Amino acid sequence: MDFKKTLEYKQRLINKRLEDLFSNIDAPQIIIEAMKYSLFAGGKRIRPILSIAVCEALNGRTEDVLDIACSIEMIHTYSLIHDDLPAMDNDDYRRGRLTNHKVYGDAIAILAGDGLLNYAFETMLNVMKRKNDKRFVDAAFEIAKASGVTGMIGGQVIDITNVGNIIDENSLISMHERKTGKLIEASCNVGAIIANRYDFLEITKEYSKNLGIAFQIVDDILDVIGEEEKLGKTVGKDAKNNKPTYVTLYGLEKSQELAREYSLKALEFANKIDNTGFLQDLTNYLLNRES
Ligand code: GRG
Repeated sequence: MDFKKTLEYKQRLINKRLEDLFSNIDAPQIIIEAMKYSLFAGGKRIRPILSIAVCEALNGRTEDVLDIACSIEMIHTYSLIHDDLPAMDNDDYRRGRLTNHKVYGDAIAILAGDGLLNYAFETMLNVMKRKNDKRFVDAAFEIAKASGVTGMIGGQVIDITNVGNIIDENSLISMHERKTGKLIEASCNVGAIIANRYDFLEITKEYSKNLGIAFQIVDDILDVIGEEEKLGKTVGKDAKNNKPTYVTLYGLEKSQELAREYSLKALEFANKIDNTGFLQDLTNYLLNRES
């Protein structure tokens, strides 16, 4: 199967499992509707795809990693809903449609984010109860750390407390490593954990660290030269909000060069994984993406 078809197949697999997980929840209708509004708004599903791709490359079973992968997508979606709130980035569009709070109001949007975060852990705990296997505890721990104050939330704090500041390269990298990088790292690491290939964790860590930086640089570049229709969100928000980015620090050309360099470094590590074809194609796809 060619790369595009495999990517779409994996996206469908994730969407189908997410549909199932959200099909029969006994909760007020409005909160489920708000959670599903953002969850099924057309995200690329990169993080769960990474978990599945690493797991499969290391001969793990897709069905073992699927619920963990879906939980990561729930956490990612919660972070986007909260990031878009007026108290944070104050965005009107995300994933090609109005942001959650624009449709449901701030209170329900906050609760929809909280609901997704809780449901992610409920889903992972459910797998742990069913499987009674240390791998699933290790995977959930990895995700909890990556999305908490030492990871994504910490990065968001550095971000919002530095609006308007000129920060140096190290601070910029530290912010992005936490805000975007840690969840991408965890997505890859859980693939190795669920495949029971702990011996590959050093490699998945190095692969995903470099991939995460490249991913963020491309995100910064797209905020300057991307097309709103393809991106599904407002372009130019970083500059408007005085956000320090790779482009403000290095300019466009150097940022493009850096994105290529980090992707190449990621590929060096991807090459050390057994059946690495899809991961390599995915790394290149993320570098050259338009959304
Ligand atoms: C609110 C705790 C909290 C954290 C927010 C992730 C995040 C932290 C903020 C999002 C802001 C942002 C645009 C960061 C850049 C990298 C990023 C996460 C891009 C969006 O991810 P994609 O491209 O989006 O995977 P889709 O919609 O395809 O899932």
